[in-house]
Amino acid sequence: MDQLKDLADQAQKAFAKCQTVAELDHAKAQFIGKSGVITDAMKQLSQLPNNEKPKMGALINEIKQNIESLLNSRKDQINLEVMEEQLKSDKIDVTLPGLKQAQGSLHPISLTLNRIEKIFASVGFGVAQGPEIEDDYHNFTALNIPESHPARAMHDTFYIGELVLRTHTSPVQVRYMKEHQPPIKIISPGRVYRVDSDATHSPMFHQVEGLWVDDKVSFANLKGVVQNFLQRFFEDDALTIRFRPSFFPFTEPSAEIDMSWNGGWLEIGGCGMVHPEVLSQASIDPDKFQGFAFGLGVERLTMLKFGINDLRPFFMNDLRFLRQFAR
Ligand code: 2NL
Repeated sequence: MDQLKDLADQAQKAFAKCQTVAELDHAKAQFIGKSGVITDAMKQLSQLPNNEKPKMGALINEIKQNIESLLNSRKDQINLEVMEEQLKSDKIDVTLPGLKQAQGSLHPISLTLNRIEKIFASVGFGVAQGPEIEDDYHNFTALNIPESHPARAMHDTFYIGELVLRTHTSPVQVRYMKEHQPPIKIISPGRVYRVDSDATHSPMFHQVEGLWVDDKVSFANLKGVVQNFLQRFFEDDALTIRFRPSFFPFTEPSAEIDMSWNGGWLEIGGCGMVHPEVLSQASIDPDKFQGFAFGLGVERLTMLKFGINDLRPFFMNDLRFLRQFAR
C-alpha cells in the first residue's frame, strides 16, 4: 500500500531525468507498461479479499492516472524544449542574399543544329533521326560502299564487334527511305564517329545530311536549296556557291560544295544525285524517282559562323569558352 503511494513520486523523478521522448517511453514502460509496476498491482488484485478489492482498485487507478498525467506533462515539456532548440538553430535571416542559381546555356554546336533545323524546316524539310550504333549494312553496304572501301578499314571506323559507330548520318536516311515512299524531304543531323584525332579532327563530330527524293528533283534544286541555306545561315544574301566535280559511292554525279568567303572559295560539304543503287537498296524504284543528297560538317559551319579557329575547345568542357556563345 505504502509502496504504491510512493510510485507517483518515483515516476515523477524518473520522468524528470528523461531528456527525449524515447527515454520517456522507456521510463513509462517501467510504470504503466505491460510488465510495469501498476500492471503487476492490477494483476495481484484478484488475490485480495473481496471487501478490499474496490478500495485497492480505485487507489491503483488513481495512481495510474496520476502517473499518466505526469508523463504527459513531461512529454509536452520535452517537445517544447526540442522545438525551442530547433527554433534557435534553424534561425533564418531573410535579409541574407539568395543563393545564386547557375544559368545554363546551349553548346555552340547545339545552337548551330537548332539554326540548321529551323532554316531547313522553313523550306519543307523534316528531321529524321536514327541509331548511332549501326550495322555494316546500313552504314556501308546500302550506300553502295564496296567491301574494299578504305572507310571500312579498322583505322577509320570504330567497330563494336559486328557493329559500327556510324561514320556519317546517311544510314538514318537509308532507314527513312525504307519506311517511306517519295516525296521524301528530310535532313538528318547528329553525331558521327571516325578514328581520327588532331587539331582539326575529333573522333566524334557532327554532320547534317539532306535528302530530297521525288519524281523530278534535280541538281538545280540541289543548288537552290544549299545556296538558300548557306545565305540564311551566314545571314548574307550575296553568298554564292559553286560545285566542283567529285566522287562519292552513294551519289552520281557527285560534287564538292564551295561557298564564297572573304573573296575566295571555301569547301563546305559534298553532294550529288542519289545513286540508283542506293535508291534500290532502300526499296525506292530508281526508274520512277530521283533526288539529291548532301552532307555538311556542323563544327565547320559553327567555326565559320562564330569566328572560331580551333575545333578542340568544342569538346573540352571549358565553360569560359562555351559561355561566349550563349544566347
Ligand atoms: C561530305 C559529303 C555527302 C551524301 C553525303 C547521301 C545520303 C544518302 C544517299 C546519298 Cl542516303 N548520299 N549523303 C551525299 C553526298 C555527300 O557528304 O563531305 N559531308 C561532310
